[in-house]
Amino acid sequence: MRLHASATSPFVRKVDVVLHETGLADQVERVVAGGTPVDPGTLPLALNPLGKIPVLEREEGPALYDSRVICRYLDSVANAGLYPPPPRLWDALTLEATADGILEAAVLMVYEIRTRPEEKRHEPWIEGQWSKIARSLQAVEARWMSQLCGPLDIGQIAMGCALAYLDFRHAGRTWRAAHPALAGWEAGFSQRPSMIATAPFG
Ligand SMILES: N[C@@H](CCC(=O)N[C@@H](CS)C(=O)NCC(=O)O)C(=O)O
Repeated sequence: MRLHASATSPFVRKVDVVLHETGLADQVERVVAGGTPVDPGTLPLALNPLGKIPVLEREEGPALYDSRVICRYLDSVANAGLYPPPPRLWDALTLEATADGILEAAVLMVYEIRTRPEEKRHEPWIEGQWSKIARSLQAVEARWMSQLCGPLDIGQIAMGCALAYLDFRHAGRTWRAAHPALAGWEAGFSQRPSMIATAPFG
């Protein structure tokens, strides 16, 4: 398998954590890719028309894209059980969707600052993205702690990657102060070997 990936993409990190947790890491070759909506750079446009990474090439079919699809595929290859049976499945997938939404907003904030000339930046739009993140963190702290503390699943992996990305790109927002339970959970989750092995750099 070939994974089109960058070292700093939090969506790639979800896939990397799943690769470690499922024992499949050795079976994947990496192809370095990167770009933005205004400069697709080395993003694999021929494999993913959306021009986003991660993308996974595999022998038995067309390339897979979107971290959610790739993670589920890898789990099924390894039969790893990161997707519990219903009804818990719906909680795991909703938690993953919440974490991915946090990441989408956090990545858009980075793009707004990096790719738009300073005089054209729209602060209310940036703060609107942060509001989505703040509301989601609040909801997770209020409603999802028991799911986070259960057996390892894809929702936990996605949330671990989302919180780590907030530290990586938005450290000034100090999310821990208002979310002590989530902060406590993240302190433990970040010590998993799969999280340590996939820490972003760059
Ligand atoms: N929903 C997608 C999001 C992937 C994504 O946004 N990746 C970013 C890197 S962190 C990207 O490739 N951005 C390039 C672009 O938007 O043009 C997933 O889960 O894989």
